[in-house]
Amino acid sequence: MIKTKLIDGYPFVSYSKETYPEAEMMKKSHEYYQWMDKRRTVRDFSDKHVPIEVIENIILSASTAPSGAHKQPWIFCVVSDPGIKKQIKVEAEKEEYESYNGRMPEEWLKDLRPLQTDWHKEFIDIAPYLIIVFKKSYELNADGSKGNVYYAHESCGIACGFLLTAIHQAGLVALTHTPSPMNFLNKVLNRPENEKPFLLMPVGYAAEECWVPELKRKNLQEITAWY
Ligand code: IYR
Repeated sequence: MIKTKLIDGYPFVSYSKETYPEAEMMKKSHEYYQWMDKRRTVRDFSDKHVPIEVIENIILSASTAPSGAHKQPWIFCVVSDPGIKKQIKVEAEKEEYESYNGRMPEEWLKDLRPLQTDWHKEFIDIAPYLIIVFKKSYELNADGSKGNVYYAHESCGIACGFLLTAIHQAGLVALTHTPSPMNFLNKVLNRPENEKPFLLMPVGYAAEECWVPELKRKNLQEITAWY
């Protein structure tokens, strides 16, 4: 039963969390890791239809992320309109062409070679949905007044992590795409000045023939320091 009380005049609710015996906890955490380890960034998308309700649920899951002072400084723009997707593809490829042909230093290009990326971004057209996450740098109220947000970058990063996990859980795939610079997205989607493009994510089914680089993730020793 959820109880409520006021603390210093502010409403609080009691919170209890289901716990597990240690053996079960070990099993669950291991199984979760193994399942998460199957998630891959994908560039070969199918154009197969995905129900809009799935996209809504994925976004709702992302929106459960913690945020600075609970300001929830994010907006998830969902694009399925072929004309808008096309416009985004054209603009993204324009920027990416410049990046791959002069803006990115040789070392960066060399680091990307194992991923075999280039300036072509077909997936923007093919994936049934683009979810474009905008980060609010400040709140813009209806009356034109401004409000603060806190740790917006961290908050949006966590929300995008939750988004990726929810996409994986639904049996779908995504690509964390950051065409650089991304400010053309404000214009194309007519977003207000307080919103900055954070991440562009094509979402959908993996193509029947889908290839991903054979990557090795760092092991526990490499990513941890214990004190
Ligand atoms: N934004 C470019 C380049 C790119 C950069 C990194 I760092 C990647 O991990 C992958 C690609 C692109 O999307 O191709």
